[in-house]
Amino acid sequence: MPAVSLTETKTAVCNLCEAICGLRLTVEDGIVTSVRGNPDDPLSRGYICPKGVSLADVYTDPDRLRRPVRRVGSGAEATWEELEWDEALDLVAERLAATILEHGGDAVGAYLGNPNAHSLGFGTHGAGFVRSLRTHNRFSASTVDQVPHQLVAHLMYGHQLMIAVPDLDRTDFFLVVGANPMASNGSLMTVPDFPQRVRELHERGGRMVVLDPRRTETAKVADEHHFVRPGTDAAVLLAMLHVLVAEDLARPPSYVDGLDRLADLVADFTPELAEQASGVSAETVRSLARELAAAGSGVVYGRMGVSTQAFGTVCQWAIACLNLLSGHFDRPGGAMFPEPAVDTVGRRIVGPGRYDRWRSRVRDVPEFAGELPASVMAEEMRTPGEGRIRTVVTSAGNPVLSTPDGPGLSRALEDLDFMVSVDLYINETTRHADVILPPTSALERDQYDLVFHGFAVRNTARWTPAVFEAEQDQRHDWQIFGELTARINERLGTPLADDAAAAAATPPADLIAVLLESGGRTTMADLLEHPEGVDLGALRPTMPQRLQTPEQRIDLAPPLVTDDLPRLRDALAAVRPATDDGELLLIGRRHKQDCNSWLHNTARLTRGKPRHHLLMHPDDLSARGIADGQRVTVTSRVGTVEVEASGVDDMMPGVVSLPHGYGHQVPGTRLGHASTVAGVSINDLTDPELLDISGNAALSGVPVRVSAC
Ligand SMILES: Nc1nc2c(c(=O)[nH]1)N[C@H]1C(S)=C(S)[C@@H](COP(=O)(O)OP(=O)(O)OC[C@H]3O[C@@H](n4cnc5c(=O)[nH]c(N)nc54)[C@H](O)[C@@H]3O)O[C@H]1N2
Ligand SMILES: Nc1nc2c(c(=O)[nH]1)N[C@H]1C(S)=C(S)[C@@H](COP(=O)(O)OP(=O)(O)OC[C@H]3O[C@@H](n4cnc5c(=O)[nH]c(N)nc54)[C@H](O)[C@@H]3O)O[C@H]1N2
Ligand code: SF4
Ligand SMILES: [Mo]
Repeated sequence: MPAVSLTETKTAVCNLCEAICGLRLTVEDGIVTSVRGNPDDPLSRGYICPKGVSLADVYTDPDRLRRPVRRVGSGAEATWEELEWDEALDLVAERLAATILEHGGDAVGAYLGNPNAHSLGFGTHGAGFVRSLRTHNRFSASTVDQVPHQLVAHLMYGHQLMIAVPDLDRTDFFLVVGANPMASNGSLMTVPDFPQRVRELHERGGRMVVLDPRRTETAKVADEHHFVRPGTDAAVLLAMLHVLVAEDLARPPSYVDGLDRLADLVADFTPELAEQASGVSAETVRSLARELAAAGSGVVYGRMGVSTQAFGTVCQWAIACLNLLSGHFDRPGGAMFPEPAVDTVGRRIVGPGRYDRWRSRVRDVPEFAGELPASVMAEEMRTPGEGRIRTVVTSAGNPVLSTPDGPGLSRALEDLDFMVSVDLYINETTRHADVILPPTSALERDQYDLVFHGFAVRNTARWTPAVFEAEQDQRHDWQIFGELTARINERLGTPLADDAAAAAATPPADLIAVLLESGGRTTMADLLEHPEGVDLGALRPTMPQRLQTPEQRIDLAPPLVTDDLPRLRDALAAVRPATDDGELLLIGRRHKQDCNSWLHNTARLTRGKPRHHLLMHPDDLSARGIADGQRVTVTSRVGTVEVEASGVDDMMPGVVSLPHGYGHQVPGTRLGHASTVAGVSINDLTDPELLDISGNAALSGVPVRVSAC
């Protein structure tokens, strides 16, 4: 007799990128047979991208770790043996506590990677764990990503996470600088179904303009695209402010200070200077400023391309000032502040961020928001002396591929006393760990998005229970962090007090229920009744009441940022035409089918044409006698790679591009074996010495030379 087959439809959520799409799964006899977008989800409205489907692959992936493993041997000879959870957690707590007792907390370095921001368990239990390490040497993906946004939000709005997002569904004029939401699905702008939202923008007569050194997927659906020389956006943005001031178009809200100071500061940033430095014509700069001021509603949005560069903070400040002066700030269709059901900002669940409370030991760079730049990690491990990092913890990250001079970091990780990684996979970084503790995967755990509802273009809330029950001998990440927190403190002679011990052992569901209840916007009961999510409405004006600054006013010219303008002037004066001496500027790129440094072992996401090539303008190829598709050597101050080059006139002349998260090298895994992704790591070339004042790595605009192999 054939067994009765059980087919169920389950609501799920994708946590792979910031778009947080709602999903509907068909599960037959415990196997996911289809993954679709959930049409009832009030935010994602049925959208799904190719990556969303791969969540089911992660669940069944034979490469994924399900039990703790300990490394035996090293390098290519390393093998891994499974451990029981108790044994593994004790071993890790013992080694971490021993380092802290013998050498002090700073001897432990912690790197927190991107997927932590997408995990509820880290959100509720991660901070307690990190605190238990008692270290100033905390690093994360933030300093190869968005820390300039946070610093500007802290300085101007009083809280690092008061990030103004474009009210995309209502705007008439959308200026996109250094972002590619058609591939990335948006960032610091949670916007599932960006393609449809752009169509709607056009249908209502709106316009989108893109400034980017590559004619990207987003540029191709825009009304206008202008090439901008990498690293020179600040000149363009400050010249737009110059125009608003010079032409008396500035309409700031009543709660700002410092308009006169700002006007003085931008006086010499003329559209002509911007043209000379950036390649964007003075006429374009003027017309963009005028169009922004004249639009019924409008917003300037800048992301990775203008954050991960030498003037990331100046760029984000200038963008904030453009939004403030154009008269659209905190108005429908402008730059607005979401009101999430769990308000981590207003309730101070996350601190406001402080600057320069301590500095890195070797290079003396300031901390921000409790973190040092990821770019100083390796030198803190390698440089002898008191406070040297001897023991490393990573969680959900792969900094060997994702931070500057990855090979240097990889070598430093080989020489540690001890390393532990909380991760689902053996990757280029976790391969150095002595112990890997694997949490459950996304479909096996509950999810509420504590971070990205706060950046969403519409206010919604959604609770998603685990689709599959975890196996008996699996642990959720909150359990791993909770257990380690208790065990480390025990060994340090500071056992957790009863309430802290109870919190460490409380599931996220219970904590979220309390936070929702006290937030007053919705309840857990409501969300359980509506697993597709509840709609809390369009973004609303909330200023100046929600400002976290002392007087609830905004300083248009924070000294920390404006003090960086002399350095900018010098850099702009030094800009040479691209063709002068054969030097090219390297930038990164993202593809729809990539997810930072992982998922390069899934068949579904590694099909199609190779996408790891170095892209360059055909004229730059021919000037060097390189044929399309030929292997080339790319050299920067830091390193050299060999890779195939493709000529495309989508590249600005003088600029070359490699994707990030490539260059896999873990023996015995399927990572990077497909010919589509068999590339090199861009971070073999990027330079840990190049930093913005926020500590962010200047990943964009790295000088390189390219020659035929
Ligand atoms: N040159 C250059 N460098 C870049 C970038 C760039 O554009 N150019 N982008 C930067 C940006 S924006 C970012 S965010 C970083 C990303 O870089 P990282 O912070 O290093 O993060 P990922 O590559 O996403 O890390 C993936 C790892 O997390 C693990 N993982 C996935 N889900 C979970 C989970 O739920 N729990 C745990 N414990 N582990 C999990 C995966 O198994 C995988 O090993 O790279 C940065 N680096
Ligand atoms: N498919 C996919 N989606 C993702 C990710 C992924 O890996 N794959 N990663 C997620 C993460 S962690 C993040 S942080 C977001 C990032 O989201 P985005 O910022 O939208 O993504 P990027 O593709 O890095 O876009 C940066 C753009 O800046 C351009 N650029 C580079 N240098 C400069 C410059 O100097 N000036 C200007 N004006 N432009 C420049 C690049 O050409 C690129 O088009 O994406 C998220 N979504
Ligand atoms: S856009 Fe794709 S990767 Fe991002 S949340 Fe939606 S389905 Fe997941
Ligand atoms: Mo990121």
